[in-house]
Amino acid sequence: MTMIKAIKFAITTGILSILPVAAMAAENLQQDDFVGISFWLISMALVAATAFFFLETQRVSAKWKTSLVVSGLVTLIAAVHYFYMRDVWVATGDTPTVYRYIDWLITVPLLMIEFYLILRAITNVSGGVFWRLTVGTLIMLIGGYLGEAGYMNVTVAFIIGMAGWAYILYEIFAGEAGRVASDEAPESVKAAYSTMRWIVTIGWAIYPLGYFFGYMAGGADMATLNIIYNLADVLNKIAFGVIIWNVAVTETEAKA
Ligand SMILES: *C/C=C(C)/C=C/C=C(C)/C=C/C1=C(C)CCCC1(C)C
Repeated sequence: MTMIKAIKFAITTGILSILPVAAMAAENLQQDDFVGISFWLISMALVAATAFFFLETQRVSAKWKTSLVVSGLVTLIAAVHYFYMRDVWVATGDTPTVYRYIDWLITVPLLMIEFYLILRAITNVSGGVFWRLTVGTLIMLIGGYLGEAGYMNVTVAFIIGMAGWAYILYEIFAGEAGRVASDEAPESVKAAYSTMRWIVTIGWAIYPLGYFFGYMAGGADMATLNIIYNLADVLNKIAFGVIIWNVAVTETEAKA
Protein backbone atom coordinates (compact mmCIF):
# COMPACT_ATOMS: atom_id res chain seq x y z
CA MET A 1 0.00 0.00 0.00
CA THR A 2 1.22 3.48 -0.75
CA MET A 3 1.02 6.13 1.96
CA ILE A 4 -2.01 7.81 0.33
CA LYS A 5 -3.84 4.53 -0.01
CA ALA A 6 -3.11 3.65 3.58
CA ILE A 7 -4.45 7.00 4.75
CA LYS A 8 -7.58 6.62 2.63
CA PHE A 9 -8.14 3.16 4.00
CA ALA A 10 -7.67 4.37 7.57
CA ILE A 11 -10.18 7.19 7.07
CA THR A 12 -12.74 4.88 5.53
CA THR A 13 -12.51 2.20 8.18
CA GLY A 14 -12.29 4.89 10.88
CA ILE A 15 -15.58 6.43 9.81
CA LEU A 16 -17.23 3.07 9.49
CA SER A 17 -16.11 1.82 12.87
CA ILE A 18 -17.75 4.80 14.59
CA LEU A 19 -21.13 4.05 13.05
CA PRO A 20 -22.17 1.10 15.22
CA VAL A 21 -21.87 3.32 18.33
CA ALA A 22 -25.01 5.07 17.13
CA ALA A 23 -26.72 1.72 17.02
CA MET A 24 -26.70 0.93 20.73
CA ALA A 25 -30.43 0.59 21.00
CA ALA A 26 -32.09 0.97 24.37
CA GLU A 27 -34.65 -1.66 23.42
CA ASN A 28 -34.09 -5.07 21.92
CA LEU A 29 -35.07 -5.90 18.41
CA GLN A 30 -37.91 -8.44 18.51
CA GLN A 31 -37.82 -11.45 16.22
CA ASP A 32 -41.19 -10.62 14.69
CA ASP A 33 -40.54 -6.90 14.23
CA PHE A 34 -40.11 -6.98 10.46
CA VAL A 35 -39.93 -3.22 10.15
CA GLY A 36 -37.11 -3.14 12.70
CA ILE A 37 -35.39 -6.02 10.93
CA SER A 38 -35.65 -4.20 7.60
CA PHE A 39 -34.11 -1.08 9.18
CA TRP A 40 -31.26 -3.23 10.49
CA LEU A 41 -30.66 -5.10 7.22
CA ILE A 42 -30.66 -1.95 5.17
CA SER A 43 -28.37 -0.05 7.53
CA MET A 44 -25.85 -2.89 7.13
CA ALA A 45 -26.25 -2.89 3.36
CA LEU A 46 -25.68 0.88 3.34
CA VAL A 47 -22.48 0.52 5.38
CA ALA A 48 -21.19 -2.21 3.06
CA ALA A 49 -22.08 -0.15 -0.02
CA THR A 50 -20.20 2.84 1.44
CA ALA A 51 -17.03 0.82 1.97
CA PHE A 52 -17.35 -0.60 -1.53
CA PHE A 53 -17.83 2.75 -3.30
CA PHE A 54 -14.99 4.44 -1.40
CA LEU A 55 -12.54 1.58 -1.97
CA GLU A 56 -13.45 1.27 -5.65
CA THR A 57 -12.43 4.90 -6.29
CA GLN A 58 -8.89 3.47 -6.48
CA ARG A 59 -9.84 1.41 -9.49
CA VAL A 60 -11.42 4.03 -11.77
CA SER A 61 -9.81 6.84 -13.74
CA ALA A 62 -9.51 10.30 -12.17
CA LYS A 63 -12.57 11.88 -13.78
CA TRP A 64 -14.88 9.17 -12.41
CA LYS A 65 -13.62 9.26 -8.84
CA THR A 66 -15.87 12.12 -7.72
CA SER A 67 -18.98 10.25 -8.88
CA LEU A 68 -18.04 7.24 -6.77
CA VAL A 69 -17.20 9.39 -3.75
CA VAL A 70 -20.63 11.01 -4.00
CA SER A 71 -22.30 7.57 -4.21
CA GLY A 72 -20.43 6.59 -1.05
CA LEU A 73 -21.45 9.79 0.74
CA VAL A 74 -25.10 9.13 -0.07
CA THR A 75 -24.97 5.63 1.45
CA LEU A 76 -22.88 6.83 4.41
CA ILE A 77 -25.31 9.63 5.31
CA ALA A 78 -28.25 7.27 4.90
CA ALA A 79 -26.56 4.59 7.03
CA VAL A 80 -26.18 6.97 9.97
CA HIS A 81 -29.82 8.03 9.67
CA TYR A 82 -30.92 4.40 9.46
CA PHE A 83 -29.24 3.61 12.78
CA TYR A 84 -31.23 6.37 14.45
CA MET A 85 -34.46 5.54 12.64
CA ARG A 86 -34.14 1.92 13.64
CA ASP A 87 -33.68 2.89 17.29
CA VAL A 88 -36.68 5.20 17.24
CA TRP A 89 -38.80 2.51 15.62
CA VAL A 90 -37.67 -0.27 17.98
CA ALA A 91 -38.07 1.88 21.10
CA THR A 92 -41.33 3.63 20.27
CA GLY A 93 -42.97 1.98 17.23
CA ASP A 94 -43.15 5.50 15.78
CA THR A 95 -42.36 6.48 12.23
CA PRO A 96 -39.22 8.57 12.26
CA THR A 97 -40.29 10.97 9.50
CA VAL A 98 -38.11 13.87 10.59
CA TYR A 99 -34.95 11.74 10.16
CA ARG A 100 -36.04 10.80 6.67
CA TYR A 101 -36.43 14.44 5.71
CA ILE A 102 -33.04 15.39 7.15
CA ASP A 103 -31.51 12.46 5.25
CA TRP A 104 -33.30 13.48 2.02
CA LEU A 105 -32.23 17.09 2.37
CA ILE A 106 -28.61 16.00 1.95
CA THR A 107 -28.81 12.77 -0.05
CA VAL A 108 -31.32 13.83 -2.71
CA PRO A 109 -29.28 16.86 -3.87
CA LEU A 110 -26.21 14.56 -3.91
CA LEU A 111 -28.09 12.08 -6.10
CA MET A 112 -29.01 14.95 -8.43
CA ILE A 113 -25.37 16.03 -8.60
CA GLU A 114 -24.60 12.55 -9.97
CA PHE A 115 -26.44 13.41 -13.20
CA TYR A 116 -24.32 16.51 -13.57
CA LEU A 117 -21.10 14.63 -12.69
CA ILE A 118 -21.53 11.76 -15.14
CA LEU A 119 -22.23 14.22 -17.95
CA ARG A 120 -19.27 16.35 -16.95
CA ALA A 121 -17.01 13.30 -17.01
CA ILE A 122 -17.67 12.89 -20.73
CA THR A 123 -18.34 16.38 -22.10
CA ASN A 124 -18.84 20.07 -21.29
CA VAL A 125 -22.05 20.74 -19.48
CA SER A 126 -23.20 24.06 -18.04
CA GLY A 127 -23.47 24.74 -14.32
CA GLY A 128 -27.12 25.61 -15.03
CA VAL A 129 -27.94 21.88 -15.06
CA PHE A 130 -26.57 21.58 -11.54
CA TRP A 131 -28.49 24.61 -10.24
CA ARG A 132 -31.80 23.68 -11.85
CA LEU A 133 -31.66 20.17 -10.39
CA THR A 134 -30.78 21.58 -6.95
CA VAL A 135 -33.62 24.11 -7.01
CA GLY A 136 -36.12 21.44 -8.11
CA THR A 137 -34.98 19.21 -5.26
CA LEU A 138 -35.34 21.92 -2.62
CA ILE A 139 -38.85 22.87 -3.78
CA MET A 140 -39.86 19.19 -3.72
CA LEU A 141 -38.51 18.50 -0.22
CA ILE A 142 -39.42 21.78 1.49
CA GLY A 143 -42.95 21.49 0.07
CA GLY A 144 -43.30 17.93 1.38
CA TYR A 145 -41.87 18.82 4.79
CA LEU A 146 -44.16 21.80 5.33
CA GLY A 147 -47.10 19.49 4.64
CA GLU A 148 -45.95 16.57 6.79
CA ALA A 149 -44.92 18.77 9.71
CA GLY A 150 -48.27 20.59 9.67
CA TYR A 151 -47.05 24.05 8.65
CA MET A 152 -49.13 24.08 5.51
CA ASN A 153 -52.29 22.53 4.11
CA VAL A 154 -51.28 18.98 3.12
CA THR A 155 -52.77 19.19 -0.37
CA VAL A 156 -51.19 22.56 -1.23
CA ALA A 157 -47.83 21.32 0.11
CA PHE A 158 -48.17 18.14 -1.95
CA ILE A 159 -48.80 20.13 -5.13
CA ILE A 160 -45.73 22.29 -4.48
CA GLY A 161 -43.60 19.17 -3.86
CA MET A 162 -44.93 17.51 -7.02
CA ALA A 163 -44.09 20.64 -9.03
CA GLY A 164 -40.46 20.42 -7.82
CA TRP A 165 -40.26 16.76 -8.84
CA ALA A 166 -41.86 17.52 -12.24
CA TYR A 167 -39.22 20.21 -12.80
CA ILE A 168 -36.44 17.66 -12.08
CA LEU A 169 -38.00 15.12 -14.47
CA TYR A 170 -38.31 17.78 -17.16
CA GLU A 171 -34.63 18.68 -16.82
CA ILE A 172 -33.33 15.12 -17.00
CA PHE A 173 -35.66 14.00 -19.82
CA ALA A 174 -36.21 17.06 -22.03
CA GLY A 175 -33.98 19.82 -20.65
CA GLU A 176 -30.30 20.53 -21.23
CA ALA A 177 -29.14 17.46 -19.25
CA GLY A 178 -31.37 15.16 -21.32
CA ARG A 179 -30.15 16.69 -24.59
CA VAL A 180 -26.46 16.45 -23.67
CA ALA A 181 -26.94 12.79 -22.68
CA SER A 182 -28.68 11.83 -25.91
CA ASP A 183 -26.40 13.84 -28.26
CA GLU A 184 -22.93 13.57 -26.79
CA ALA A 185 -22.64 10.58 -24.47
CA PRO A 186 -20.96 7.27 -25.38
CA GLU A 187 -23.19 4.17 -25.26
CA SER A 188 -22.31 3.08 -21.73
CA VAL A 189 -23.01 6.54 -20.30
CA LYS A 190 -26.25 6.79 -22.28
CA ALA A 191 -27.43 3.47 -20.85
CA ALA A 192 -26.50 4.44 -17.28
CA TYR A 193 -28.12 7.86 -17.64
CA SER A 194 -31.29 6.30 -18.96
CA THR A 195 -31.54 3.78 -16.08
CA MET A 196 -30.80 6.53 -13.54
CA ARG A 197 -33.62 8.68 -14.82
CA TRP A 198 -36.10 5.80 -14.70
CA ILE A 199 -35.09 5.30 -11.08
CA VAL A 200 -35.87 8.97 -10.47
CA THR A 201 -39.26 8.46 -12.15
CA ILE A 202 -40.42 5.07 -10.84
CA GLY A 203 -38.28 4.49 -7.74
CA TRP A 204 -38.87 8.01 -6.46
CA ALA A 205 -42.64 7.80 -7.05
CA ILE A 206 -42.85 5.60 -3.93
CA TYR A 207 -42.28 8.60 -1.60
CA PRO A 208 -45.07 10.88 -2.91
CA LEU A 209 -47.36 7.82 -2.98
CA GLY A 210 -46.53 7.25 0.69
CA TYR A 211 -47.35 10.91 1.41
CA PHE A 212 -50.59 10.65 -0.54
CA PHE A 213 -51.81 7.51 1.20
CA GLY A 214 -50.49 8.63 4.58
CA TYR A 215 -51.96 12.14 4.66
CA MET A 216 -54.53 12.56 1.91
CA ALA A 217 -56.27 9.22 1.39
CA GLY A 218 -57.29 8.44 4.94
CA GLY A 219 -53.98 7.31 6.45
CA ALA A 220 -51.72 4.34 5.74
CA ASP A 221 -50.42 1.50 7.87
CA MET A 222 -47.14 2.93 9.17
CA ALA A 223 -45.39 -0.44 9.45
CA THR A 224 -46.05 -1.23 5.79
CA LEU A 225 -45.11 2.27 4.73
CA ASN A 226 -41.75 2.05 6.51
CA ILE A 227 -40.90 -1.27 4.89
CA ILE A 228 -41.78 0.18 1.49
CA TYR A 229 -39.65 3.30 2.10
CA ASN A 230 -36.77 1.09 3.27
CA LEU A 231 -36.89 -1.06 0.14
CA ALA A 232 -37.19 2.06 -2.01
CA ASP A 233 -33.96 3.35 -0.49
CA VAL A 234 -32.14 0.16 -1.54
CA LEU A 235 -33.07 0.91 -5.14
CA ASN A 236 -32.70 4.69 -5.01
CA LYS A 237 -29.44 4.84 -3.08
CA ILE A 238 -27.54 1.54 -3.39
CA ALA A 239 -28.64 0.36 -6.86
CA PHE A 240 -28.32 3.93 -8.18
CA GLY A 241 -24.72 3.99 -6.92
CA VAL A 242 -23.99 0.57 -8.43
CA ILE A 243 -25.11 1.84 -11.85
CA ILE A 244 -22.66 4.72 -11.56
CA TRP A 245 -19.90 2.36 -10.37
CA ASN A 246 -20.60 0.14 -13.39
CA VAL A 247 -20.33 2.95 -15.93
CA ALA A 248 -17.19 4.31 -14.21
CA VAL A 249 -15.48 0.91 -14.43
CA THR A 250 -16.65 0.33 -18.03
CA GLU A 251 -15.42 3.74 -19.19
CA THR A 252 -12.12 3.38 -17.30
CA GLU A 253 -11.47 0.01 -18.92
CA ALA A 254 -12.48 1.24 -22.38
CA LYS A 255 -9.82 3.96 -22.16
CA ALA A 256 -7.13 1.68 -20.72
C1 LIG B 1 -32.71 8.46 -0.87
C2 LIG B 1 -33.92 9.19 -0.77
C3 LIG B 1 -34.67 9.62 -1.83
C4 LIG B 1 -34.28 9.32 -3.24
C5 LIG B 1 -35.85 10.38 -1.52
C6 LIG B 1 -36.68 10.92 -2.42
C7 LIG B 1 -37.83 11.65 -2.02
C8 LIG B 1 -38.80 12.12 -2.87
C9 LIG B 1 -38.74 11.89 -4.33
C10 LIG B 1 -39.93 12.81 -2.30
C11 LIG B 1 -40.94 13.34 -3.01
C12 LIG B 1 -42.14 14.07 -2.54
C13 LIG B 1 -42.96 14.63 -3.53
C14 LIG B 1 -42.70 14.45 -4.99
C15 LIG B 1 -44.18 15.43 -3.20
C16 LIG B 1 -44.20 15.93 -1.79
C17 LIG B 1 -43.86 14.88 -0.83
C18 LIG B 1 -42.47 14.24 -1.06
C19 LIG B 1 -41.43 15.12 -0.38
C20 LIG B 1 -42.55 12.89 -0.34
